[in-house]
Order: sequence, then C-alpha cells, then structure tokens
Amino acid sequence: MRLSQYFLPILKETPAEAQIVSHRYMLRAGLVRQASAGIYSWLPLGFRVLKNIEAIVRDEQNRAGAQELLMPTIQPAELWRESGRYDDYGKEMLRITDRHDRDMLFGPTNEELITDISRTSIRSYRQLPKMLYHIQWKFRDEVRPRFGVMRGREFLMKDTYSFDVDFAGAKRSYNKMFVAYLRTFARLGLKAIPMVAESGPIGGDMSHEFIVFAKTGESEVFCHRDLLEIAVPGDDVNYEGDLQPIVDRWTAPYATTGDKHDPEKGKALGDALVSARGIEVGHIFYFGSKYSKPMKATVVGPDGEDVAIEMGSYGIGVSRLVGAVIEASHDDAGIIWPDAVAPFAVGLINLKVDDAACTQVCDDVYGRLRAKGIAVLYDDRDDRAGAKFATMDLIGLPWQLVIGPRGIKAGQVEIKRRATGERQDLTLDAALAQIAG
Ligand code: 5CA
Repeated sequence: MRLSQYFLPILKETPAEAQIVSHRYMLRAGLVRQASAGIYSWLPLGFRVLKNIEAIVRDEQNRAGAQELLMPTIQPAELWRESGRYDDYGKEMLRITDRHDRDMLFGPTNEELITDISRTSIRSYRQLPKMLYHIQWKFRDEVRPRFGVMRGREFLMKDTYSFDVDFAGAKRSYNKMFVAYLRTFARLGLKAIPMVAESGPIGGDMSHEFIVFAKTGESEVFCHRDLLEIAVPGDDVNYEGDLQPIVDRWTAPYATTGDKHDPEKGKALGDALVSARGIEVGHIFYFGSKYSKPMKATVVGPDGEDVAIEMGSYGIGVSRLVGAVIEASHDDAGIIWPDAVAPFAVGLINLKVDDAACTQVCDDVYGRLRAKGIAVLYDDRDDRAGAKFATMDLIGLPWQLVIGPRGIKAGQVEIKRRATGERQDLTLDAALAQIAG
C-alpha cells in the first residue's frame, strides 16, 4: 500500500481524553475514531490489526476442536426471560423494541441463544461433546466506558460454548480452552497468566481470568512468581490427550484476582508473591446446568434418562487485545507491533521522492516485497525525512527499510528493527533476506 493513497489520519497532538498510552497511540496512529462514548470505528490500520488478532484466535480455537458459527447481535428478550437473566442484567443491557412491540436486546453475551440452538438440535448424548464459537460484536452499557477499546460499550468478543453429557466431559472441554488460551495469547506476543476469578453475571463455580500485567490494568491481581516462567504448550499439544497435567501445572501456584485474594495465603508466599495490576484479556467459565436446566436443554443419556447438558463458556476480548498488545509493547516514540499482529510487516521509506533513481529503486523494492507476499506500507510522500521516521515509529511496523540517494550510490539500504532500534546498512538483497526471515 502506498502511503500517499492510504487513509491514515495521524494526529499530531495527544488527545486530551486519552488517559492511557494504548488509547493515546490508537487515536494518534489513526487506528480508531470514537463514534460515541465507548463506541469506535476501526480505521484501515486498526482494522488490519483487529483482523490479524482475530485470525490467531480463530486458528487456535479450530485447533482445539471448536467449530465456528455466527449468531446475531440482536436477540429476543424471551430467551433471557427463560434463563432469568433479563431482569438481572439491569442497565448494562441495551434493550430495544421492534415495530411489533417485541422486546429485543443487543447481546452482551450469548449463553441463552446458544442454549436455544443446542436444545433444538442436540437430543442424544451421542452428539456430544461439542464446542461452538463465534466472533461477534457485543454491547454492554458500561457505567464507565474508558481507556478506549479497553472498556468499550460495543466490543468484539470471541465466545465459545461447550456442551457435554457430564462433569468429566465438561472438565475436558474446560481444559481444552484453558490450553488454547495459553497458546493464543503467547502467539499474540503476550504473557497472560490464568488466575482464579469471580464468575460474576455469567455464573458458575469454576472460572479463570487470563491476565496480562500492565500498570494501567483495571484488575488488581496476585500470583506466585513461578507462573511467569512456565513454558506455554507447543504446536505438538494433543487436544485429544489428557490435558489435566498441563492445567495442573498452571493452576498449582497461587494466582488470583483481587476479589478472590486471601491476604494470609499471599503473605505466606513472602518474596515469591507478585502483586500487580493487569488487563483481563480472556475469561473462562464452567457453569454446569445453569442455563440448560431452566431452558430445558437436555439430552437422552447413556441409560435412557434425560440429563441437562453440562456447559461452559469461554470469552476473549478481541478488540480489547489491540489495546492490551500496545500497553505491553510500546516506547516513547509509538507502538511496537509484535510480528504476528503487525498491520504491515515493513515500512518502506523513500527519502527523496523527487530523485528519479531513488524512486525507481523504491518502486522496484515495493514490487519485490509484494511479490513475496510481504505486507508493506510504502511512504512515497514528498515529506521531510524526520517526519517520515516519526510516522513510522508511531505506527510501529516491525521493520523499516530506508532508501535514499546516498545509500544507493554505495549500493546499500538501511534497515531498522523497530523493537530494538537496531540499524544496519546492507545490500538490498541482504536486507530483503533479513525481512523475509
Ligand atoms: N459469556 C462469557 C464468556 S464467553 C463472557 O461474556 N465473559 S466476560 O464477560 O468475561 O467477557 C469475556 C471477555 O470480553 C473479557 O475477558 C474481556 O476480555 C472482554 N470484555 C468484557 N467486557 C468488555 C468491555 N466492556 N470492553 C472490551 N472488552 C470487554
């Protein structure tokens, strides 16, 4: 993509309303624009990051055996009356009336709707287990939407729902998601620690939040230092095998969110206790028959008796993750995207667009990178070098490839790794080889 043609509305000034660094950079680097409190439009650069994150989340869900579907954003209130949550949810739920005076709502989550789907289609224990998920916009009329996409009112969530015939099966599903979450966040370049958590309005008696440490995080958390060092399960993890040892390894050390914290246990850890603030990027719940019982989602069990389906739900804050990645990876000059989520892999800077030879080389490099399938943002604008460098640092692409007339004469280009600031003068071929990895 040529920057001269790209829609990248960079802000020079730091917006006054942005209190945390990710919000500031998301506005300044032209990733999002606020439509109203807690509701954002995703501009082209931000949308590419959102889609990259979504793709990794999807890939790990599929690998764990979950199947993707898509439920609507607008749901009928009657399902929520059946579960008893229509009144419980209070003002956080956006309630809508259609032209026939039917009560509808913009889904804050989907337990009811998925339970309705399962009860009409799953009749026998032989159809279980199943894990179904979608990646869909949610609306919660939060009291205090803040920190940009971190606590939005409209936000993108990946939510998975598991269906099993008994507790042992439900625990296997829970473990699959637990492992899939460890892998997902690691692939996004994040260290996310599973912590025992309150289950809140979703309910149930087993739940873990996945927390990324950040000074600006909304959650207060406590954990054993050892958790920071455990290796995440690799590509060879077998989802059909016994995952309990992996889950045990991660849940044995003390780790909890503030509302579940036991100060005595914390004190007993001494120096090993890490007390920090964090961002909740995922939350998994086992809640058994909390929805299936009142909504009569039953299957015929092995002995011919009807049993309520054992369920769990598993959420990842996809749009929140864009903010979380920035909180975890930035410096004073701007964002530092991990390779896996970067909107473009390379920022190509033409230092002198009115120099025909220089532009010829840049155009040629642009073509070669694209031919290799490498996403490149080509700064072909007539602007000062300093301004171009500042823009590239702000938008945080992993590689910068800088080409000017002087370098060309010496047969060299400069590449800079955004994360380390390391610069190298290389021949063009050597530079392209580095970028291609
Ligand atoms: N139904 C369950 C799991 S599928 C559920 O709704 N869980 S949740 O309430 O914990 O939300 C799942 C994830 O969505 C959270 O871990 C968080 O990362 C993200 N999330 C929740 N509320 C917001 C919000 N207001 N803005 C941005 N992300 C949010």
